[in-house]
Amino acid sequence: MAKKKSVARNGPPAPPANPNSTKGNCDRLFPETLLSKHNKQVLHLEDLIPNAVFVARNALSSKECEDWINYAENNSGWDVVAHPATKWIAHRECSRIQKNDWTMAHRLFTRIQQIVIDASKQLDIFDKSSRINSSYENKSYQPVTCNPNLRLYKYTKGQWFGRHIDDTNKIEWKGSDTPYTDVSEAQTEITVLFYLSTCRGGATRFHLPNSTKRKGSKGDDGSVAFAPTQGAVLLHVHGDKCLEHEAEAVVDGIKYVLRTDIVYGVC
Ligand SMILES: O=C(O)CCC(=O)C(=O)O
Repeated sequence: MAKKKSVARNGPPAPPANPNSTKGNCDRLFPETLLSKHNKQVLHLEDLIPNAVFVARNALSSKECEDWINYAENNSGWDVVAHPATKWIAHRECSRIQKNDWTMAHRLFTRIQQIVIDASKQLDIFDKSSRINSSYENKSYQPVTCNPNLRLYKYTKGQWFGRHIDDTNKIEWKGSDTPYTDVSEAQTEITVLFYLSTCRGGATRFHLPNSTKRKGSKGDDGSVAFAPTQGAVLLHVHGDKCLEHEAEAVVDGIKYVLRTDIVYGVC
């Protein structure tokens, strides 16, 4: 029998979101000025791969993107992430800043809430019957916020992240720092990437399970890529339905990305 091909998961697991770890410790939070309260841009959802990968342009203004980059470069230390591929972990090379910030996470969610709802309607992926037991009558499993585990990635020339899939993560929902109190079974379902810069190379490329060439595909192997575009946001389903994807090597410039996830919960 043919050996099953192993698929790399998304690097070392992200630390569990701990709402209490950020309380009263402001330098562990992102400054609230990084996201304008006045940005009322209406976002339009585009299907990059129907039912799986979506993008919207101008989710962040160029000023907001530059502010995030300046903050990252001037105020916080980058951790270096560098490991070769193993059977279980994808090759990865980038710098990363990671903070748990419920307030910023929920503000980011509010910014993209409408397109999340639009995308979510297309995603016939959640077996609600297995998630929602009879004690949850009149409730539904729905997007509630973004993962407070916010990650900034910086890729310089030649840096890349190999093919992998992203897992779902359970989110501890205590109700003290969370945006709503009455949410159960909170877990991440969708990866969110905000592109803070435009660069050459560095595309996020998705590989379809079959290799039939697709209309509009940039790859000759049936893969579909999104080139980093300042201000754009990309959403892709993760967990069991996650498409294998990678971040291609940066050719020129610096790629900055703000990564979070959409958290679903029963409410
Ligand atoms: O940086 C990218 O373009 C992709 C990042 C990614 O694949 C991830 O965070 O899992």
